[in-house]
Formats: sequence, C-alpha cells, structure tokens
Amino acid sequence: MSHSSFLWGVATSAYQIEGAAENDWTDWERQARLKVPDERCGAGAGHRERWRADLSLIPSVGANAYRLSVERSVVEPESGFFSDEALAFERRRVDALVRMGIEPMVTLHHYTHPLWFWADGGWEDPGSIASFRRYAATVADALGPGVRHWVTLNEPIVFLLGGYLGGLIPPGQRRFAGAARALEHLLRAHTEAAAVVRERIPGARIGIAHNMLDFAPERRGSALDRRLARAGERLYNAALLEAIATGRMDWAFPGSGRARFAVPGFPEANDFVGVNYYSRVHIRFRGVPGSVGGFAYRDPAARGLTDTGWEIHPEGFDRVLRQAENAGRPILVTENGIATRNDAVRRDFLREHALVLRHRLSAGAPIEGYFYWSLLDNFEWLEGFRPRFGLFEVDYSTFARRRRPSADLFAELGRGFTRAADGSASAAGRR
Ligand code: IFM
Repeated sequence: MSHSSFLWGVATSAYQIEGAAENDWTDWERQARLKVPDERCGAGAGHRERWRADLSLIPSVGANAYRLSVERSVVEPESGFFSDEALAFERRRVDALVRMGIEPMVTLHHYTHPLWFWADGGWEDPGSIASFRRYAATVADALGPGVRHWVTLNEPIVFLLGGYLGGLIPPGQRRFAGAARALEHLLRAHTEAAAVVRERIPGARIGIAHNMLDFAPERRGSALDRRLARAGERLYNAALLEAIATGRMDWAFPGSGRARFAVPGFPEANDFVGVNYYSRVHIRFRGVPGSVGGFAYRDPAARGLTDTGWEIHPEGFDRVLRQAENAGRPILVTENGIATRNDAVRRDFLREHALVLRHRLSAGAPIEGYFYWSLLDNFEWLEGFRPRFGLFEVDYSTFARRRRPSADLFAELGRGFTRAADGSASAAGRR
C-alpha cells in the first residue's frame, strides 16, 4: 500500500471478537450486569482460532487498513509480567497484515482491564499512568515498526460516563470526583504512552479514538433543553478536542461537578484525532435531584432506528467531523457503523455516510481515513451478541462467516476514496 493512500479500513477490538480472556468484563458477565444477564462473551466470534482466515477477509472488502486491539489481560496477566506467547501472537497477526499490504492500527485500551489493574486502584490511582506506559512500551517493542498507527485509548469519555459516573460498565462507580481523577490519569497515560511508542517506532502516529455524538434539544422551544444539549455536547464532544488543541481540560457535568486541569505535553502527544461516530441524541431537561436531564434516540427523519435503538443520522456525521477539525489535527474516522439484520439498511447507511465523507474531503477537511465498525459481527458489550454490525455475518453456533452484500458495496465505495487520495490533496499531511 502506498503511504499516501487514504486509509479505507475495518475495525474490531480483541475482546469483542476473541473473548477468551479473564478480565473485568468476564467478571461483569458473571455478575449478570449485562442487559442480557445470561450472556457470556466466551470465545467472542471465535477469532482466536480463525484469525488467519479472518485477516484474509480484509482485502476482500477492499480495505487497505485494519484497526485491531491488544487485550491487556492476556498480554500482561500479572502486573508487570508479560506473556511472551501472547505478545508473539500479536506480532504474528500484525506481521501477517503487513505482508498482505494492510496498514495495522493498534488500540491499546478498548474498554477491558485485567482484574489486577482494579486491585491496584484502577484509573483513580496515579500508578495507572506508569503502568500504562510500561504496557505501551512492551507492546510497541513486541509489535515493532510495522505498526505506524496507534490508538492509546478507545472512547475515554464513554468509558468514564459508563464506568465512573453511570455505574453501567466496569468499574461500576458513580462518583464525579473519581471520574475526574480517572480522566486526568487517562490523559496523562496517553501522553506517556505516546512518548514511549515514538521512542521505539520513530514516525509512529498516535491518537485517541473519540466517540462523538450529534446533540439536539428534545423540545426546540425549551431553553433548558437547549442549554443542556449544549452542555452535553461540550462534555461529550468538545472538551477532549479542546484538550488536544490546548493541553487544558475543562470537564463540567451539570449537577455533578466540574474538573479543570492541565496535561503537559498532551497536544504534542496527539498526531491525529480519531472520530467514532454513530448517532444523534435528543436531550431533555428533567431537573430532578441527581438527574438533571436525560437523553433519547428519536427518529424524526423516519429512517428507522438501528437494532441498538440508535437514530441513523448522517447529517450528524458532517457536524462532528467539522467539530473535530477544531482540534487542529488530521482526522481519522476510527469507527462508523450500524447494527442491523437488514443489510439493505446497512448499505443505505454506508452510502449516506460515505457521501458525507466525500463532501467533507471536497471542502478540504484533513480526513485521512475511514474505518467501518465492524469487519465481523461481534460481542456488543452490554447488549451481547444480538446487534449485528458486521460486513460478515457470524453464525454463533458454528462460527461460520457469511459475507453480506454490504461488503461488496464497502469495497466499491472504498475504490472512490483510495483512488481519489492517490495524488490528490485529500491525503495531505500524512507520511
Ligand atoms: O462495539 C462498540 C465499540 O467497542 C466501541 N465503539 C462503539 C461500538 C458500537 O457500540
């Protein structure tokens, strides 16, 4: 693959397709904390056994890039002890990608944690920073220069809202003070991880995959809904972008608290902004103690909600991409996708979102790549296996893969982007 090409990729994460780990999520499943209380990730989509065959699907959908993650509980089963075998597995996988001409993008933290990490105090403990640095350094040593794109943290704001404020995902807490401390440590951990990865892989490009939503007031006529929607947009989308631009984080959660701090070196530690975009939320002021407001997915355009109940809203993709430009960095769409059993709906989704991408690129936006979530159907966290995000369907009773027609469309759309990028300004700025 030429380095100047637009990255047209597919994304997965380790636990969601491999399972086979003992981590905080397996614990969560045992505690029946999923929406489907009996569900277990188990072997995920069976990728551990089928990884070679799965990787061969990537070029078949016209992708030149693959975003994957490393499962920390497997490579670092005890604090500071790294499994050579697990690291060698990761190396084989990225070597195979590089041999195929597929650009790997490796995510270091994608929701899961080893159990020892929480016993050591988790992200509230400042020791989490050095421990993440050591993990990043070890993985970078093991994977080597074939990996030029690194995502340290996947969706840190969602992780904090769900794990430290909403009690919905591990560690299941509900305290703003804890969330604020964890946020600071996550951003410092990112900064230190970026430094050690760059030391080992000169020219590595490092970023955070930031989940962004479009926000709207539930009742247009309500000043309170409008104000709350703006506050939501700030804390969910804008605060992290501002921190990337300035090194200063100002994170205010209405009714809960406000955290302000500086992260020295943070702007320099971000070579790109990763954008994960799925939907829009409508915000309603409630004003009851402990719950200032609520959000819901609506369907004003009558496109139909997705199987995760989310609005299909390509116009919001345009808005968040414009907003992401405020960070002053190249943009990689690190995730965009839809859960649906109706593949015709997925095809419409792909066409409409690709159109937005095309418009933003024509307007000169510094977007350097797009990754569809996901290559395969997989374990969708609290929702279990029901939502189907894949370009390939997985039969969970046999782990057989079946190509969906949207895989062909994805390949066709990709040709437009990768061809246009070779020799055009849309890929400017990348090595
Ligand atoms: O499956 C998740 C992924 O792990 C992170 N981003 C959103 C996806 C769909 O919910």
